[in-house]
Amino acid sequence: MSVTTPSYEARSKSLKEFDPEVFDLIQKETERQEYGLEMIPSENFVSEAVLQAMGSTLTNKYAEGQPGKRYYGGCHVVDDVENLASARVCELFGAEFANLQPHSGVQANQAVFEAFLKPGDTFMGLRLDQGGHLSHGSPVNFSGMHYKVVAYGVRESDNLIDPDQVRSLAKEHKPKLIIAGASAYSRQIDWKLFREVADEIGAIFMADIAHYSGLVAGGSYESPIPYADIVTTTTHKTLRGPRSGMVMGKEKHRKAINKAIFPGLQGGPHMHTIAAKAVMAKEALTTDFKTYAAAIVANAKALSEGLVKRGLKIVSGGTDSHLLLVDLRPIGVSGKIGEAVLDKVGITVNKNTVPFDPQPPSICSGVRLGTPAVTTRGMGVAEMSLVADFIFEALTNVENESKLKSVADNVRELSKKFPLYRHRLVR
Ligand code: DSN
Repeated sequence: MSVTTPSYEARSKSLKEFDPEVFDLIQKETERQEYGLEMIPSENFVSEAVLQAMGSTLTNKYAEGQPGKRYYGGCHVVDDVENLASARVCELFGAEFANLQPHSGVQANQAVFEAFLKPGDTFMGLRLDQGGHLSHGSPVNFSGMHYKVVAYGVRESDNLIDPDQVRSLAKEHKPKLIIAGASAYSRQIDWKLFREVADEIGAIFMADIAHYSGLVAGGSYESPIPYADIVTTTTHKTLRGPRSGMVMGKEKHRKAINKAIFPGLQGGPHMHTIAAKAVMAKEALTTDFKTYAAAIVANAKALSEGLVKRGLKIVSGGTDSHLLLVDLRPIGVSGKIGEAVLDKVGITVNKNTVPFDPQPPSICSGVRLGTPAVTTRGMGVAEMSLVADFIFEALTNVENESKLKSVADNVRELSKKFPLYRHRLVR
């Protein structure tokens, strides 16, 4: 006699049947994505195959440890999944090893700190308010709370990372770890410079390519793999995989990184997400993905040029990547207002400090724009000219409701021409 609570029938109901409230909220969010322009540079749209891997039965499996050396039985299938994912990622980036277990980019970075530093040790990273990342030394993040941060910045004259400052700070403070990488820096980072400086003082060099990894994989941004000891990344930005993180690097560091992630920081890896990372890597190994990466950069350059032509100011004068930072001070609009007014017309961006920003981070003087998501939809440089118009019109008419309404209509019309998850929008 079998126990029937919950019954097989109850457990087999679709989300729509079992929980229409959550189903409806997901539909609403899918509609928001479908009918707007997603221009936050750290966001993207995954494929149906990636979504299916994430929503799979692999979520049920505990697999603490490494493939072949787990602390649970029944891991032979997920071992194959993790080995496949790692092999594909190593092939994609030319890495000597990859650990795909970090749940996020910050946890990937934290693993590097755990592997190489002791609390109180000194490291260097790019200032958050000049394009860096929280986990590169912000005082409110573990990195700034538990370690001594020496922050380098960009030059006021051209807003580019100042190599002389990097070298002189490194020589003066002798950090154990030097981090290169950013979340709001649009230009090519000089990986070779950081390798040289790290060698001059015997430091570990970590490149955080969370923003650039899809471009690196597609050959549209120089790879730090030949230079860095360790490379970390998220997998959901330009790389267009599931929301997660990973660490790659030189073979000699494999053991220390693996140990830092498990048992150092995490318990069971998310095997469904690791399967989705395998799918992500398969997609990124195609020639289509190379075309995609090149198109992201071409679109960002076209958008930047379109905005400059209309009179807006771009930090550093342009971009070499997927993102651009618009300095709104010349048109007298704050980042906070800029974000809100663009949201109103269906263009999603985030307010962002510009280098040497006189405003606090809650207000900011700029907005950060990116092209990975609109490029996934199939938009090209012709559409970027329209988008530049929409952005300019909205930002220069923040109180003109009828103008904003007409921009919003145009945004919706353009989005409709580039279907995204239309097949998922069945009510
Ligand atoms: N929060 C991410 C971004 O938007 O750039 C970085 O982790």
